[in-house]
Amino acid sequence: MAQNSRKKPNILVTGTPGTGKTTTSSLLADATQLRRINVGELVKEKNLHQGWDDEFDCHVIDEDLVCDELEDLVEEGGNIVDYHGCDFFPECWFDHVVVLQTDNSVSYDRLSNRGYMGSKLTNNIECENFQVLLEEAKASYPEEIVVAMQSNCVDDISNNVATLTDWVRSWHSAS
Ligand code: DAT
Repeated sequence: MAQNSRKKPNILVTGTPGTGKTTTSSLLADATQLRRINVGELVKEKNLHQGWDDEFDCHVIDEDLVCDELEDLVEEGGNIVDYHGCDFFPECWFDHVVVLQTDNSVSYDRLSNRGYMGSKLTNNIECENFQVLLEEAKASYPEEIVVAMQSNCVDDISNNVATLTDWVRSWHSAS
């Protein structure tokens, strides 16, 4: 699917759990009227997984089923896709890839408040520490469409949403 077949852009919002993907995507969807797709929720609702991973305490998503489920919506354009992984979507799906980042002291509190503990907590903190999602995004998409945004405080959320809203308004299909 060529980018220029879309009338509205597709944005991927990615980052380690707790970096603010859901909060940012919801506010951005309100501001732009784009459709928000939370992949984690979709996986649960439609059973797009291969069971439960006890070690990582999460569903093992079926990437092919997720891509099949999203294909038609993505083709229409106008989507904000929110997921803590980004290397399995087709590269041509997105016009902008946003990687949210949070300082470790902040993400530790956010994830423990969410009930993460043990290896799930430390794995995610390490993932953020080593900028795994930023590296994954850079390896998976053209460099010029990947942007990292800090998401440490409430002001960061409003600034990020405002910047992304401006980006959406100035986006023009290449067709
Ligand atoms: P994610 O979807 O990346 O897992 P979330 O949007 O559910 O993250 O946010 C996790 C929690 O942290 C939630 O209670 C809202 C809060 N939060 C997220 N981003 C924040 C920010 N930049 N400043 C303050 N709180 C934030």
